[in-house]
Amino acid sequence: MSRLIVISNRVSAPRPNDPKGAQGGLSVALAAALREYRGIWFGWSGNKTDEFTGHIDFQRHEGVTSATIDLEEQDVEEYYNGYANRTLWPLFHYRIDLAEYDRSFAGGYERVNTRFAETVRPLIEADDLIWVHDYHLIPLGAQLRERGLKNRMGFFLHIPWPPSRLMVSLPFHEGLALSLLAYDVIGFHTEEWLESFQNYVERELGGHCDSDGTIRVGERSVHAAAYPIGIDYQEFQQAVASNTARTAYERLRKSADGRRTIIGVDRLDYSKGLEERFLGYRRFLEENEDCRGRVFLLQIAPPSRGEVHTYETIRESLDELSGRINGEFAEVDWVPIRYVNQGYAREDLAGFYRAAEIALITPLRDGMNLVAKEYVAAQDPEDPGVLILSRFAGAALQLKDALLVNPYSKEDISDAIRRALEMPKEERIRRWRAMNENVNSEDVVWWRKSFVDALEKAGPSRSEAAE
Ligand code: GDG
Repeated sequence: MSRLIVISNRVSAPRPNDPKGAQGGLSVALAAALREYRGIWFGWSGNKTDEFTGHIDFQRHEGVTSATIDLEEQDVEEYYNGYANRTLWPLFHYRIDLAEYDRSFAGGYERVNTRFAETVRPLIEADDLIWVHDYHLIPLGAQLRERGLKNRMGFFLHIPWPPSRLMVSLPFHEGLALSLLAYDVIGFHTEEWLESFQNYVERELGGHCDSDGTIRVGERSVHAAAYPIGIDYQEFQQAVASNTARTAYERLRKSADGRRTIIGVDRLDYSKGLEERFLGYRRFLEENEDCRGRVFLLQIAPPSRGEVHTYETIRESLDELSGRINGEFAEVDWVPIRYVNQGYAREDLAGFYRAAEIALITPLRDGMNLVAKEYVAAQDPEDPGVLILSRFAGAALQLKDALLVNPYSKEDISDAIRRALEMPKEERIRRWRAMNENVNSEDVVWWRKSFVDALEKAGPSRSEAAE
C-alpha cells in the first residue's frame, strides 16, 4: 500500500482535552484519516523563526507522524495573515468588499509555497500518494512538479470556490487556477463549488469539462469532483458518552432552569453570519413576546486569526450588538444572549450540543460546516433537538431535513426558531433520523476513502507512465 503524505498549512494533531480547543474542522478531520495510514502530515508548526533554514521537526503523536517547519515573521505576515486570510478567504467566501490585494501578499504566498515544496520534496518516495489541503497551498502541486515530482497528487479545497464573476476580481487569477491543473484530482465539498470551478475553467481558461468529471485544458487533464467531508462519527459518539460531556450537559441544563437553549458554535469569523444571527434572534424576541424569558441563545465563539484587523472589527461589533440586545430585553432573572468568547474541550461541546433543544447555524457562506453534523450526532435519539441551518452552508446539501433558512433574512431566522420550538416530537425524530443516517454513513472515513480511491484511480503515476 502506498504511503499517504498529507500537506496542509498547519499541522496540529487534535488534543481532545485541550481546554482552549479551538481546532478548525480540518485538523479534527485529518487526524482521523491519517491514523489509518502510515503516512506523514507536513506543514507549518505555527512558530516563527528569525531565518528560514528548512529544518524539519518530526514528531509522533497518537499514531500520526508530523513533520513541521517554522516560518519567518514576514512569511507569516504576507502568506498567512496576508494572501491566505486577507485575500483568498474573503474572496472565496464571496466577500470581495473585504478582500485586500497587495503585491507583497502574493509574493509571500509564492515564496512560502516554494519553501514548502523544497522542504517536503526530499521526504517523498516514488510510490507515495500526495494529498494537499486548502487555499493556502494551491500552487504547491505545480511547485512540486517543477521539482520533478511524478507521484499522484490530489488537492482538496475546504472552502467554497467562488463564482467566476467574483473570481476574476483577483489579480492574476488565471495563474492561480492554472496551477491547480498540476494535480491529478481536485476535490470540493459540494456540487455547487465544483460547478463554479467548472464554469471558471470554461469561461476563463478555455477548457472543457466532461460529464465524468474530467477537466481538460490544453494537453492537461485532471479529475474534479465533490467529496463532502464528514465528522469522525464514532469518535464523536464516545465524546458524547464521556463523563466530561455528561457534566457539561448537566451544567447547561441546570443553568437553563427549564428554559430552552438555542446553541451556536462558530469560530469568530465574518463568514459565519453571527451579526445576522443575533439580529434574526432579536427579531424573534420582538415578534414573540410570549417566548421572552423562556429561551436563550448560547453563542460560543472562540476568537480566531487575531492578527487580521477585520477580526478585531467583527469582535467589537458583536460585543456591541449582544450588549445592546441584552440591554433591550433582559430581565433581572433572564439574559437573552449568553455570548461566550472562549473555546471548550470537544467533550464539553458534545455535552452542550446534547443539552440544547435547537442549534442555530447560519453561516453566510461555508464550504461545509462540521458543527451542524456534530450537533446531529450528539442528539438523544428518543428526544432530539432541531437543527436550523443556513442554506448557504455546504452541509445544507446533505442535511436536507434541517430547517433551512436564508441567513440574511431576520424573518426567516425568527420564523424558524418559532417553528423549532413548536415542532412535535414525531417530526423532530423523523427529521433527525434522516440527518443522522447521513452524518453516520458519510463520515470522515467515507470522505477519506472516496478521495483517496479517486486519487489511486487517477491513472498511473507519472513515473510509471514515463517508464
Ligand atoms: C473549514 C471550513 C469546513 C469550534 N469551536 C470549538 C471547537 N470548534 C470546532 C467544531 C468543528 C470545527 O471547530 C469547526 O469546523 P467548521 O466546519 O464548522 O468550520 P471551519 O473551522 O471554518 O472549517 C468549513 C471545514 O473547514 C472542514 O472542511 O467544514 O466549511 O470553513 O469541529 O467543533 N472545538 C473545540 N472547542 C471549541 O470551542 N474543541
